[in-house]
Amino acid sequence: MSKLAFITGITGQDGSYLSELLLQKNYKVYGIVRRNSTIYNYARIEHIREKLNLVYGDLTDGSSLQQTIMNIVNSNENFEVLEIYNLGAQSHVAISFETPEYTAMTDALGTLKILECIRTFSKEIMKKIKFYQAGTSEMFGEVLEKPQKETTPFNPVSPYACAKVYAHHITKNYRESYGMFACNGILFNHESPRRGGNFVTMKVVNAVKDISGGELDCLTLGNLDSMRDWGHAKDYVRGMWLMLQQNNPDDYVLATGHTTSVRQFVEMAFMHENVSIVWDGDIGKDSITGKVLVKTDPKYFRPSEVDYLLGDPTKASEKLNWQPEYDLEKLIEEMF
Ligand code: NAP
Ligand code: F7E
Repeated sequence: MSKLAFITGITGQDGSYLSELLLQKNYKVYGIVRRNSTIYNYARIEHIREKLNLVYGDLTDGSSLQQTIMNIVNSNENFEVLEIYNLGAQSHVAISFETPEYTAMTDALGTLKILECIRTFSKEIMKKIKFYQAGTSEMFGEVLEKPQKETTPFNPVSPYACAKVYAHHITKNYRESYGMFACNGILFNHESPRRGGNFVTMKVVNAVKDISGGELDCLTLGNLDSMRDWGHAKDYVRGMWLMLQQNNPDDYVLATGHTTSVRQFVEMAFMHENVSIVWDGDIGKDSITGKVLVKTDPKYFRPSEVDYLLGDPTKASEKLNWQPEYDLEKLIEEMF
């Protein structure tokens, strides 16, 4: 009997690592891809594209989701399990301030549309479907507790986080109302060499490489003092899969339990190239030559900021036996 997986956001950082993991475990993997005017968005899954079953679809298009999920169920008689991983999202916090409606349609209502698709199946089929919702530490926002764990109240401060809070609650509501096997991950920042170039870690790594290679003079950033709990995406997709292998559905924080400022991340990245940074306020200089290598620009600051994130992954450690294998130094090494 076959194990099936359907992934929204399969072309993204997490979708690509999760696909690799599930293929290794002999799942038949389906995913939706968006029609795009360039072929760039296949880059992260190019190496496994032939092994995946890809169809066009979009989280804002309920009929495409309905048709895709229905086709997966109908074309795999007697399947053992269908795991649906909802990783698709407008995932950039700063961009969510510029596209708040689109972010809500994709990240909040897109989740509801999938849950509604699952609900249309008979009880017998529904019992074989498991759902994972890609929740985020951004939901803690202006944090009400340190460190943050599953019971910490949400206090979102961006359109992205507000949409994800809706997705979290509607997932829990469908679990409780209809007995669905539906889990919320509450994942802290996770990065990798496949991280999008407009997230801060990848932006810093790329800039440090370009400065070392003489192609860039200076790295320009926004808030240097926010603190993030950064892990590696490979560890986090393993955690998602583990959540769906439990006897009962539940919600879990995945985090490293360590927090680092953007400023410290910048220092570590330059140190990788043997450059030591000294700070004069928010200006970062090469400690030997005095050359300005880091500065800030108001355009990279957000209308409201999440200042401090530090996750407590005790529940995932105890119940899922999940531990991250990467620390920040190993992550940065791999990103370079
Ligand atoms: P990512 O690299 O930005 O990937 C996002 C994926 O969503 C892409 O495949 C993208 O497709 C797809 N997508 C965007 N809009 C869509 C739409 N309207 N319909 C269908 N698909 C759409 O994100 P990630 O870092 O892999 O994160 C995966 C999920 O985890 C996201 O939901 C994110 O919000 C959440 N999350 C991420 C982190 C983190 O630190 N990485 C932490 C917590 C939660 P295209 O390739 O076509 O753009
Ligand atoms: O920002 C600061 C910025 O965009 C991290 C997403 O995956 O993780 C991610 O959201 C910090 C923020 O990630 C720049 O203000 C400074 O304080 O890399 P980021 P994020 O906003 O934490 C969560 C868990 C998700 O769920 C999201 O999907 O870095 N920062 N200067 C900057 N950030 C960016 N992007 N660019 C800068 O120039």
